[in-house]
Amino acid sequence: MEEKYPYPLVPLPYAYDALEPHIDLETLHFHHDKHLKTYVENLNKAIEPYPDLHNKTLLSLLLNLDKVPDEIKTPVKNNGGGVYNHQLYFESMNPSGKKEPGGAFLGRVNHKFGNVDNLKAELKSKGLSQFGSGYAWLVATQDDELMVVNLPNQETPLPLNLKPLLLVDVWEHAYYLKYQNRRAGYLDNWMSLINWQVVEDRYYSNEIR
Ligand code: MN3
Repeated sequence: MEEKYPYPLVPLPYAYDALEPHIDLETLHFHHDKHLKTYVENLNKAIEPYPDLHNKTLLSLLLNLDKVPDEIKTPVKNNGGGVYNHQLYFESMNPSGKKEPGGAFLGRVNHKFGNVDNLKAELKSKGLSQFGSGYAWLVATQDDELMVVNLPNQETPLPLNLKPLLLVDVWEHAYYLKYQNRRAGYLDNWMSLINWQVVEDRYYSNEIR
């Protein structure tokens, strides 16, 4: 997230129907073109009167929320988090990406969870138990241990010193048009859309992205 003010609406890295049938075109259209766009616009609105913040990347804003002026801390946390989380969510899915974890990273998964299915079950469980809106996350601790957590609303793991690797959006807008109240069905299908190459690249990157 190296973009700076004014933060752009980053296009989807694939076509709107690319995730069919698991995520339908209409959901993706609303999710990207309406929901994410609103977060981008509200983030820019909050930052606009603060020229000192115009040279900051979104990542540095979110990593240093304590240095953001009090009067815009909440809008930056909510909308900046909304932009960061959605970009990562859209980037992490790709039906033609790497289907399963491999190599040394698979070893890390097996070490922590026993096998990939257990990791997916843990992501599903954390997604289901997130009350209301939020995300289930796969993150790495500072000791490079894998961990699954859930966080409400548009919070990110960044202030917790956890490296974001993967997240699944369980806000109703992510699935309601197709799945209505069936969050579990959405989560089951979503697992087959993960591009594990993105997850592995983030894990092995020296930098938090
Ligand atoms: Mn969303």
